[in-house]
Amino acid sequence: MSKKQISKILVLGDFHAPFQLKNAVNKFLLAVKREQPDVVVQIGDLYDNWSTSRYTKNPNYTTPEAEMIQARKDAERLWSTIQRVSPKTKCFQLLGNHDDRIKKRVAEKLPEITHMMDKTIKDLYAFDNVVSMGSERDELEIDDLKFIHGHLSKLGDHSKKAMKSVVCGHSHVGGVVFYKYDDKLLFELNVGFVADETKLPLQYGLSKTKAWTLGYGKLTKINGIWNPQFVPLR
Ligand SMILES: [Mn+2]
Repeated sequence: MSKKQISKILVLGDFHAPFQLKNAVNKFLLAVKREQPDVVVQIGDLYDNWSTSRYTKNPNYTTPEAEMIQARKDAERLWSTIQRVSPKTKCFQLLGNHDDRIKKRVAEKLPEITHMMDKTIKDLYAFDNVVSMGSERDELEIDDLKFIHGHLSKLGDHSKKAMKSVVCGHSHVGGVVFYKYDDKLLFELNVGFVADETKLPLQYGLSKTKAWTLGYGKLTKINGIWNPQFVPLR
């Protein structure tokens, strides 16, 4: 990141377009307008890619083409709105496990052309004035904070593994945990999610979804110290 002091970051959690929850997303956009953050990060699972999941699906729910066209439209609108309401904000797009689905399915069914998917995937996640990570493995670091989609479900585990403060999503369960490592106070902030649980692709079974929390992440640097916050939405 550039030399300019960064003191406010808003983080949008798992979006799962085109199955995002519009009401929650609108509240996040109002927060961007009000807060004028230095940085906005979308933490991955931008698209649900339900049609390319390996789970059993109702083939009549949507078509793969309709899902992708709508998802791309919703994501374009998300980023263009963020830039319109807060023009100085730097924008970053991470990728999550759902974003990897397309390539995984191709790799399973026709591995010979997996490399040909790279450009398609890149295009799907490219937006004007947004820095987009190349793959699920890519990490974003801003001012000693590590931003990842995440793959672990226990809050704090990514941070303990990285030995750094981490901002993540993935589990759809927002929260913050602090702990001490080597005399440093580290934290993990999970930013929750903003998808619509009533939509078929988000129905993972009540044992999982009952713990999910709508919200977003807010990081404010006060006296040189990052203050992580999970902001609940409903
Ligand atoms: Mn997700």
